[in-house]
Amino acid sequence: MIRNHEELKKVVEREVNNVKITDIHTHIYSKDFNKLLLWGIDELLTYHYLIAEFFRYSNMDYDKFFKMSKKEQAELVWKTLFIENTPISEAQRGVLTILNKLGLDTANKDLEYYRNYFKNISLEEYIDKVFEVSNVKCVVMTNDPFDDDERPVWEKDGNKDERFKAALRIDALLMNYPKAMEKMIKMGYDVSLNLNEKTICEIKRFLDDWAERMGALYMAASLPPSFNVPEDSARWTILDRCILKVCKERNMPFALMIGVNKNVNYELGLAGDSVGRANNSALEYLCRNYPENKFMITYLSRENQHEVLVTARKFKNLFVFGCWWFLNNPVLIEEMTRMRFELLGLSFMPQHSDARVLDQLIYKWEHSRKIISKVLFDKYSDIFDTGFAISEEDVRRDVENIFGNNFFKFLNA
Ligand code: RAT
Ligand code: ZN
Repeated sequence: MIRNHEELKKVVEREVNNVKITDIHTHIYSKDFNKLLLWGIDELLTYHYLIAEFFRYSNMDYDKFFKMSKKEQAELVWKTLFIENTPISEAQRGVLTILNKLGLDTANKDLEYYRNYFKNISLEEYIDKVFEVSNVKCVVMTNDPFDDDERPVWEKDGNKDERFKAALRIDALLMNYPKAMEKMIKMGYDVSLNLNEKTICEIKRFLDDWAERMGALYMAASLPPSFNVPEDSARWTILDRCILKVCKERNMPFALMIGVNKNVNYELGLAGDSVGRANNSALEYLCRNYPENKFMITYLSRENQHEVLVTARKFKNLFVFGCWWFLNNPVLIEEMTRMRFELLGLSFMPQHSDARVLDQLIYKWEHSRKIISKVLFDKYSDIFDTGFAISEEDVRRDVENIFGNNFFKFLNA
């Protein structure tokens, strides 16, 4: 048994550092997806989080920036954020954490020094290295059958790297049915604008085929703050009659990622999305009326974080995960993790990385492990002070649950 606070702290830090993580939502790909797998310093510097931050300091026309080559964009971001200013934001700091963890000298301000490192390492070697340094066991990709670059990979050999799992992402079906329909027709599905019986059957067949082909662990969509159910819309019909039906038949969760206002500044491209508070009663409606379905939820707005935990206390078919996108900052991760432990105990998944560039697994997890470990230690301390006995095995079990097992238990429930 652990004897005092000092020992407790050491055990918690050790277990959190040692646990091999299951990262349940990312945008990285295995090598099978060729150019879709992004890695290296130029990709890191042109991450859309950093592009948004670059424009906080630069007066350059958006258009001019996006017409430059990736190499030139990276140089400009480096100069602006890392040389002319001090890189203290979370996404800026992240680049330095990665370089440092790779053993590079972050006192060196010469971008070529870092580029040389990446030139001299093979992709295979680098993938292994990133998994080793970040101590990640496996990641779940975001797999979109409507994406013209991604679909052919699945139609041919698909994914062969076991460390990468699939999630079927279907934003297009819910957010732009006419466009999704055109693509489904090209893929051989007999669908029409009229959501009649035939079309409903064909959309279900499409979802089932793709879930099967990918071996998807869950289906997912990112949705706006205005998301509401039930309503008189194509979105609701497709959700109710197709998505939730197929998910139920396959015993597969549907992951709702709610709170994105797309393109508030369309000139910024991927970096142009914003956030808004969502209506949590839509989620409660789904959990209550579809008790045989399983839902995963992550909200983008800080304002939704408390109420969703109350909802999770009411519905066992709801699984809370991650600190998403604009919430993936130390101040908010700490607040949310604390609140989640206090309301849900250990029955959720505190974090996912959302990594878009392979290397980001390193910083996202390095930063999050520290915060989660600190909050977990506080929570153990409080019960330890009542005289409750805690063993190293207890800590290990809990840590393994919140960094991986909880997810697999929910999948298999
Ligand atoms: O965090 C991000 O990189 C966003 O651009 C989105 O990809 C978001 O995470 C999503 O999954 O839609
Ligand atoms: Zn994402």
